[in-house]
Amino acid sequence: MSLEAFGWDHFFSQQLSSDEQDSGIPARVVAMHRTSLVVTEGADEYDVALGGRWFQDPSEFRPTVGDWVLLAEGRDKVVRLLERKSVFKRYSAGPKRDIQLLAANVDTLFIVTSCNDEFNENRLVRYLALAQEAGIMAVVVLTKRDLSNESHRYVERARKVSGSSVIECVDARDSDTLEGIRLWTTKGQTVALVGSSGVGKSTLLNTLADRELQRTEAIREDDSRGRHTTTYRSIHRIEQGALLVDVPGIRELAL
Ligand SMILES: Nc1nc2c(ncn2[C@@H]2O[C@H](COP(=O)(O)OP(=O)(O)OP(=O)(O)O)[C@@H](O)[C@H]2O)c(=O)[nH]1
Ligand SMILES: [Mg+2]
Repeated sequence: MSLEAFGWDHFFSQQLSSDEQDSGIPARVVAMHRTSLVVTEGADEYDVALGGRWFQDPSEFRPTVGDWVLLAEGRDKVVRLLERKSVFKRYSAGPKRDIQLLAANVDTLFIVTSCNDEFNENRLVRYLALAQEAGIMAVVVLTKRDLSNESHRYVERARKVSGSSVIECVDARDSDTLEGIRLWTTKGQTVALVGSSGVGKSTLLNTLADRELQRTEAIREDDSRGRHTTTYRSIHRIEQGALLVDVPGIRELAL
């Protein structure tokens, strides 16, 4: 598999000097640990330590999931972070409003929400605003249509606050309902899945991939809340060719 299969294109290659083209090794960050990155050049994934200097700058200048980095020849060091096409970030709630980067170089954001009590116009509006601020195309994905007799009402409610964004209403477990979704998951496209815990982000990823890449877990029966099953961000390549970023459900989303 090539770098292109992981989203590498002219935007990134033109950033390399001729020296870097000769000796640098471009790789994409597919997951992160506290002080190291999990990267791929298109085939295997491997770990690269992030040296102390990366922690001296604000977190926005540190590689995050989806970033392209340039590694030293020995693949033991991150030489530099390549300029991003886009970055999806959130501001933490509370007075300090720290910025947390959720995914870089995202082409399309799937804002996942479900046809049950989890659905909330204000939350949807906040996600749409973050997508717009980041310049990322947003698609609203309403899951669990099979569990509601009134899924069209959720679509109407979503439509009222979503402007011209595309809205898809699906059963995330059923591949046949994902035709509209697949228009966005073509080769080399990076799609980030965001939304509350339990809405079906990992389920959607597994169905699109046609295999169980991520663990899923039933939501709590008493209040429909998810169990924060996915605990870290990771990128997965699906057969159709897209790179999907599974972003764990966020407890609070502030603007
Ligand atoms: N009936 C039905 N169940 C669904 C649908 N989508 C997801 N589920 C179920 O909802 C539960 C939660 O799904 P997950 O995919 O684990 O949710 P998640 O968004 O990844 O949650 P976190 O990892 O906690 O952020 C699982 O039991 C899924 O089988 C759907 O469209 N219809
Ligand atoms: Mg999950």
